[in-house]
Amino acid sequence: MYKSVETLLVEIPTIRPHKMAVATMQTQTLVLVKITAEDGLTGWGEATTIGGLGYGEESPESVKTNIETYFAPLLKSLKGLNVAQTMQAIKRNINGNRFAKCAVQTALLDIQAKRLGQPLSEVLGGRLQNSIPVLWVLASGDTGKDIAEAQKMIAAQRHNIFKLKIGSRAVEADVEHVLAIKQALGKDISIRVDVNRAWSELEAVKGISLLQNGGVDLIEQPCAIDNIDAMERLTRKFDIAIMADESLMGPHSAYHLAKRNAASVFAVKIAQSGGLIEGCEVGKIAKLAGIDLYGGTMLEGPVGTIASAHAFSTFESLAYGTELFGPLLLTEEILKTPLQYRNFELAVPQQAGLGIELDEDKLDNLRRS
Ligand code: MUC
Ligand code: MG
Repeated sequence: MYKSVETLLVEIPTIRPHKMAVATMQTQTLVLVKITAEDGLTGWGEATTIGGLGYGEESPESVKTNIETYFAPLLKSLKGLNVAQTMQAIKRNINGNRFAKCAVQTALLDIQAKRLGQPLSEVLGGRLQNSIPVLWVLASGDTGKDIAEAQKMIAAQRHNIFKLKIGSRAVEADVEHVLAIKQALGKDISIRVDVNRAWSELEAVKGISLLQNGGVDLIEQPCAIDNIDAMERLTRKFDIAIMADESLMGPHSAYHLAKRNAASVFAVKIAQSGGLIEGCEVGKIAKLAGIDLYGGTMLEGPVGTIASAHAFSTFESLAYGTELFGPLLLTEEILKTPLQYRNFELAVPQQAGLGIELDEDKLDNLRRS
């Protein structure tokens, strides 16, 4: 049923260093998967991560090896199964590997949606929106540069909500940086911070109090991935939104976080969830638990970004918008027609499948040999 499965590592420099508590990125390694079915239809998926093994449990190299060694032979051996049955066979044979599973599932859904002549969003139950809001992440590491960058984005009508990466400096220095940006941009511009799990609970109590008083709207992943007790206490203690990102690893952890009241917002990521279908399941759990939603990114290129957009377009509510800006952080375009960002939103394509066309000559030039 599937005749070829190819995994490419594609290196693209970023437009500026992207500084986070977990890593500083100067380039991004896109992990792209291309699957061709027996009927000749091809589908694309993406399993990009951040900072090698600095962020998650899968590296670009491990995803490539595992897809080539385990996923590809299995996919080629399966006959007459639909996407759900194919993913069930994969889950029975392969543990973990959520990023790789997401990339493979995306490619299978791309093929199936193309076969049906429908946008991928329709295979997921149907879109409720044709475009979704996208914020920008300020992470140059310099307060003045961040302010200038934000002002440029607002003037160009590209982004009017900003997330700031903090956690690599002392709490007081980070708070000073954030509040200077908040003050420069004014009260109508929403500012959120992502601590990327860098704070102890006591540091979080200090930092969150100061940021809440300074008018910041949301605190993302303040404490360690496994420190659900701290996340629960912080969510109860503060009025400001506390968002789970790294702690949220798919439907099971969504269920447990919701049960514990360990977050007021979920950052849904298709790769962290283990697929688009599982990302939608996380969205359903949040909805049932009264938890607000935000569309997250692993700083993917256009394939993972638009796959995420198809999934998020089916959500009834995206109270905190999305951060699907990954392709805008890269210096090279790998699509024949770039994704459409305008009026602070990203358009969800109307064409069949993901609705994008990869520039394969460009990929050949950029891929790791
Ligand atoms: C993260 O932790 O949210 C998303 C945007 C960004 O700049 O970094 C990522 C990862
Ligand atoms: Mg985050």
